[in-house]
Amino acid sequence: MAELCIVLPTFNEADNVAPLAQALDRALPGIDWEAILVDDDSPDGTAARIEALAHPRIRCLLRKGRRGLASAAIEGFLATQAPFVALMDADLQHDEAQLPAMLALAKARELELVVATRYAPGGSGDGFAGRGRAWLSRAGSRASRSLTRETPLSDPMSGFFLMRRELIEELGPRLSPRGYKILLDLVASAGRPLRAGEIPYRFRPRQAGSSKLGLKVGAEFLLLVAVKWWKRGRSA
Ligand SMILES: Nc1nc2c(ncn2[C@@H]2O[C@H](COP(=O)(O)OP(=O)(O)O)[C@@H](O)[C@H]2O)c(=O)[nH]1
Ligand SMILES: [Mg+2]
Repeated sequence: MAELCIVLPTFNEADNVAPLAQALDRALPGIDWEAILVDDDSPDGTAARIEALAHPRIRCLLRKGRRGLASAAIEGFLATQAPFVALMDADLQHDEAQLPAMLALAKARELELVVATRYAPGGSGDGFAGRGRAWLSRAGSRASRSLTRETPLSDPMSGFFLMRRELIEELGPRLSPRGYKILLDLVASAGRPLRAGEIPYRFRPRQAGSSKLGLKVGAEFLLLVAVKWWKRGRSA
């Protein structure tokens, strides 16, 4: 049985599939890993490219008539028996070379959660496509830190993290299938401090294809955080 399952939601990532498989092979020698690419029936044929890989460690979980990053991630997490699960983008923005260190840290310190962070010494968010996106990410992180005080994280909006599967079993029912900042949702809905650690990494520019999460989604998210924050301030 695999020790680590990497879940990668995909929508129109066909040209990233083969480089991604190579990158994972290179990054994870000596680890018993598997990867689940959760594809929402991408019109560009991403699922067919995954099948064509015929990679013994990589499979496609195909969803029909469905869309959404958070629900894809949750279904991927629930589709494995591996004791550790990780979430990553399929566009090579996240540095897969950090996965062994994340797993080792989780085991050595008995952590429930290890977040790959752009906003700690040694990390960077340089890979953002525009200054607007970079600014939104920083502003969103600052705002969301106030929602996650019980578990302090430098990058609570990170889309790259590893956790024990028990955590998703505990918190899964409380998570929103909508939205796209699943880490924030996990930490905010835990209702208790999580044993968490961080590993810095450099966020890279997207390899092929285009971002599905534009400025509009980011702005909507920021508004949501602001409203929650304001409500909490008033009830405190
Ligand atoms: N299954 C699935 N994956 C999605 C969806 N939206 C985005 N993704 C994937 O989620 C990851 C993050 O999306 P991306 O567009 O790179 O967002 P960005 O990194 O914030 O620009 C990528 O691997 C996308 O292919 C969706 O609706 N369904
Ligand atoms: Mg991306």
